[in-house]
Amino acid sequence: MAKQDPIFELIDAEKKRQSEGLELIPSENYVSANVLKAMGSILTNKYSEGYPGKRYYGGQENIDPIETLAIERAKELFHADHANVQPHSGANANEAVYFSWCEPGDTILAMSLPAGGHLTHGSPVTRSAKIYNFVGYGVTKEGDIDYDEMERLAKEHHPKIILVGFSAFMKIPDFDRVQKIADEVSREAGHEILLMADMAHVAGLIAGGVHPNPLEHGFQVMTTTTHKTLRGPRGGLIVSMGKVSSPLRKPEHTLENIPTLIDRAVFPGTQGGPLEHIIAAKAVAFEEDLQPEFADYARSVVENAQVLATELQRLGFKLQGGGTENHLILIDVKDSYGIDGKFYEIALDRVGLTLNANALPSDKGGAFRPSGVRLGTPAMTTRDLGAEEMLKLAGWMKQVLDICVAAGDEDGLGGHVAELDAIRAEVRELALNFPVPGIEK
Ligand code: DSN
Repeated sequence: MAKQDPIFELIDAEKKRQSEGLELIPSENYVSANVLKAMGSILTNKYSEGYPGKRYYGGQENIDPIETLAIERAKELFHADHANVQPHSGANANEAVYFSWCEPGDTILAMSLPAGGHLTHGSPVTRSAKIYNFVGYGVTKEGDIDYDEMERLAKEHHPKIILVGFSAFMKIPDFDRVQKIADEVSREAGHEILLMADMAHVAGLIAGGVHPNPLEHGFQVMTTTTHKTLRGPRGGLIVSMGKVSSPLRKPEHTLENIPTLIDRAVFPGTQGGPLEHIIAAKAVAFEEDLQPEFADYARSVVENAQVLATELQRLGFKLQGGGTENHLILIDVKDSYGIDGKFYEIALDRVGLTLNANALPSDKGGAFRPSGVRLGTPAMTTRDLGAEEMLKLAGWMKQVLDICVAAGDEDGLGGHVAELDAIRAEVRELALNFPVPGIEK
């Protein structure tokens, strides 16, 4: 019966799309067959509200050790005192942290969305922005965090949380500098300031030891998604430093108690039943991330991004921040070639190269027709593409760009079908030589 459901045909079509194209979206990756196996397991049948040893339903003799393993592995991965593996997503993880530490109306200082921050860091369209007072800091001309502005705004607004995190930022944050700012402002303000890092994009680089761990630089809390550079199932994670106590009793509102305040904020504060099939898959991914090969992977992600960035620049593309120190590249296609990011995204999709149009700090183009595109190397590196393939990829990107300039707009691409098909065939041939984990050939 199930075979006749068109859903399964669509899943097969998606397998083909993933196998025959190259995934350049920097927030995507491919999970292992074991992660898929855990996600697709009968654990989805089980309710387990609460935490290991403190559940509101019976029958937890297998669920408790699964969640405990996920917690212990996450703590080991990030050298944390505590881990909450239940957030359904990065957005939920962030919301739970805000809820754990702030009262309505409190101020949270975070990177603004146009500068490279994330929607959940205070965009006015979010629920959090209606509850808390978000103040946004920006980036410098060189693409680094504007720490002077952060300091000035912290002194002016006395935030409860200073948040360092991003979804389009190519530098390594200076966590020590942020800690110094928080120490000084917290004395002036007369309250503790929670230092929170949303490392959704680079958590795998931190786990692999190629980027600094904010928890080792004075930050109390780090949130992340588990599906980007960590190569786990789609979901969220909060790791923190402090004293761990029973979530059944509300502890005093101190930074030291942040682990327990977070547990209470996740459940029952903002979520109901945990997704134990996803938590099992997180545990499987964390174990993979603890292996020495994962450190090699993390290093290769950054090396591939740097080769790709250098070659794109050689071909004439202007990159935000002048290059990259992580897995992300942001191209200013408008300034480089006069076309907008959405048009370029559509044309690249046509040849099997998937990325996303993205606003730039200076952008006036709006979210749907922004001036830039964002790409990255985590997924391609999982498929074992290396420097040679990065050079080929940059070449195809330039060819597609030239076609876009000649075509003028999306309708104009119709006059370039043969050229686009020829590039599509080359992309497909290369992609099929680098199988997607979990998809049989
Ligand atoms: N949507 C993710 C990204 O692509 O950066 C962040 O949550």
